[in-house]
Amino acid sequence: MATALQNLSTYDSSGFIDISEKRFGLVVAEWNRELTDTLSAGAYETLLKHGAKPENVFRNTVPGSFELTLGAQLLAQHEEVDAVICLGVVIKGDTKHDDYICHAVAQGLTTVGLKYNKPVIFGLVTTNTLEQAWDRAGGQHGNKGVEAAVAAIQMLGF
Ligand code: RBF
Repeated sequence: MATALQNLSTYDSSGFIDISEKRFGLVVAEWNRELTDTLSAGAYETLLKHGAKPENVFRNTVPGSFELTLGAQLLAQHEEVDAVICLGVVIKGDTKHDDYICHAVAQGLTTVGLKYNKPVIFGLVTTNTLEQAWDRAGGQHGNKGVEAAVAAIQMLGF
């Protein structure tokens, strides 16, 4: 499985740039709140661990993952925001809602990143079951919030 092979929750930070003056926007979906809170905590702690100042991390919530795109745009448009990290959990149900949401978010976040020339990180956990989601929110497949923060730091050094 790809996530088992590529798990950035264990990563090499030796090449990270100094992020002490960088400003980060965190956009967190409220659907599956317990899970997204865990992702958010992982991202926040990772940014601080690598030198970001707490006052330079702006956390905002949106109702659900579908709204991550607009939340990202509202933050990315500010000149002082260097990177935006978007976090959500979409669990497959009986209908195709997950497909529509995930495709819209992937497309939307790509567009925002390209429009503002900033890292806009896709921290959307998309799973078939709740158990698989917990596996990726601090469980056996790491914490995808940590990995999203790492991706943001890496892209700032690009
Ligand atoms: N938002 C999520 O972040 N995760 C979900 O698993 C999720 N499932 C949804 C299922 C249905 C049937 C609907 C209508 C919405 C769901 N949403 C979910 C909320 C969605 O991202 C968005 O907030 C709402 O559709 C309002 O635009």
